[in-house]
Amino acid sequence: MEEHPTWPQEMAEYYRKKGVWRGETFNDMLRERAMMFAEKIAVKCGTQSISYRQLDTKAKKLASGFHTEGLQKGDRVIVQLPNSIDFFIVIFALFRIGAWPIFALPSHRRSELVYLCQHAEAKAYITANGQNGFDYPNLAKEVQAQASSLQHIWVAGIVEAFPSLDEMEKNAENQNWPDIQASDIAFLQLSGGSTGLPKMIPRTHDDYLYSIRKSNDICKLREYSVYLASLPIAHNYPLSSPGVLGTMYAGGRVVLAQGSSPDEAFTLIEQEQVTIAALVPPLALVWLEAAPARNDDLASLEILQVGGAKFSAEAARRVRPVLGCQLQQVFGMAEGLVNYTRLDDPEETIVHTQGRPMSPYDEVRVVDEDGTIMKRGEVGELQTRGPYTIRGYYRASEHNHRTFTDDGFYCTGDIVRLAKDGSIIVEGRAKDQINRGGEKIAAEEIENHLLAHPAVHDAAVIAIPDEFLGERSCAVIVPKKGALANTREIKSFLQARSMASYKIPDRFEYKESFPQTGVGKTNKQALRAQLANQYT
Ligand code: OOB
Repeated sequence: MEEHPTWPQEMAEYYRKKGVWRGETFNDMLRERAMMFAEKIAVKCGTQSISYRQLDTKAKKLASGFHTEGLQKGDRVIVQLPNSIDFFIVIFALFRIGAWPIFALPSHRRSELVYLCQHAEAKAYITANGQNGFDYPNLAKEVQAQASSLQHIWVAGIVEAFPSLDEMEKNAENQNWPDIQASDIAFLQLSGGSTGLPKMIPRTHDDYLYSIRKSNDICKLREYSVYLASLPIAHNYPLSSPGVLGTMYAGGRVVLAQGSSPDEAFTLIEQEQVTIAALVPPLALVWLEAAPARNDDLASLEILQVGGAKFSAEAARRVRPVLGCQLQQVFGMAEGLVNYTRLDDPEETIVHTQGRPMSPYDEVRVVDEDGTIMKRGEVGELQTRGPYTIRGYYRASEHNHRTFTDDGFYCTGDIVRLAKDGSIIVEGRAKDQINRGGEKIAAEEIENHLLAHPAVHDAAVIAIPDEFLGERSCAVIVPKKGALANTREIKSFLQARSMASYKIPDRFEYKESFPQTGVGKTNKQALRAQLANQYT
């Protein structure tokens, strides 16, 4: 089985010749940073911190332990850790031996994790000790029972049931590390998804490090930069746009927060002299709301990034007057392409657009439903390819045929328009997904869960507009004849199937039948219109 399509050889050679791909790996990155920045703090988390040199040493020791336990190059390892120093030690240890982290989110639960383990045949699962209010070791036991490929479960911290990462550390002297090439896969990132469960995105050292270097140029990350990570760092946006990895690449300092409440974030900005922070739109609204009533000194904050979902122009305009920093809009995707407004763009561009591609090697085109390329300014679907956009998902050949064109463009499912200067304005979405304040929900995934309920004949999950989150999810259900469908009961049925809680529909509606398209499929557009009429 072809595990995943990759760039054609001539494109790979071209990117190398142009110096876009430099042959640099994450192992090179950490080794060099440990030499250059040595005792400088790389990551701070609460009262704990770790220097570049300590991180390099710890990661190597843990890598030795993994190696001794039989983890090998190319093995898949689910990593589900909160924002913590352990996250970095673990991923750099896995990079060292060439095993591939799969970046699960802390909010993922049994259904997502079992699927990831099974589909990727993961050999190990690394999780948290449950001190953050959720019992991760217990979740690990549930996953273990259903995932036969899992040979190891390791926990960051001490618990009875599983060995801890600390116990795994071994002397790393004279280790025979496997040979890791920059063209190798470094990890599997997860897609927001529009069909079924999340797809896995194979990112190479070459392509990801390129995206990090370009992001750093655009965001002007330097040794003195201090990045506040309030979003879960396993996600592509806080991980690499420029995120925590960009900050480390620049030799800056990462400050980890456990959440994004103004209480925690504003205090950290003042204490740690944070220079750049990244948010999704609903959290930016909370910050804008909270700041005027507080006395924190936010003067160190130079850039506030907002992305992951559309940020309204009205809110965007308030960022500088209220928070006193430059707004940067970020429109990206775990599949690759990231667009930024530039720090010196005119105010109107920063407020009204979602930025433009970060690389001159990014190719973007806007097409109509037949795939015909449209004129600049016309609205259509965004397609893209380039040096850090994947050519196909991992183990998803059927889906790849639908999502990638024959000439290698990724069909983003985003409906956009290009401004005169090439900036992208996101107008909507063609993919069957709900963007709940930056958290993506694949409608089909939730519909499949609902269809498993004995009283449900048919189900459609759609987005409904929401002032705060942008969108919320609504499950529309056609009950089986004579069956009694009860919202409370269906909700607890979904909860019992154990999935990330943001995926549980915010609203439930019941209908006798669905409007249909010409070929007899559920017409979600008509369904959305019906519901909108019902509530206005
Ligand atoms: C980021 O990545 P994903 O993979 O969770 O989601 C990608 C999708 C995009 O295709 C688009 O539908 C939506 O999220 N999106 C935006 C947006 N940023 C992302 N829609 C409107 N405006 C924006 N600014 O969300 C992501 C990855 C890297 C950097 C930033 C965001």
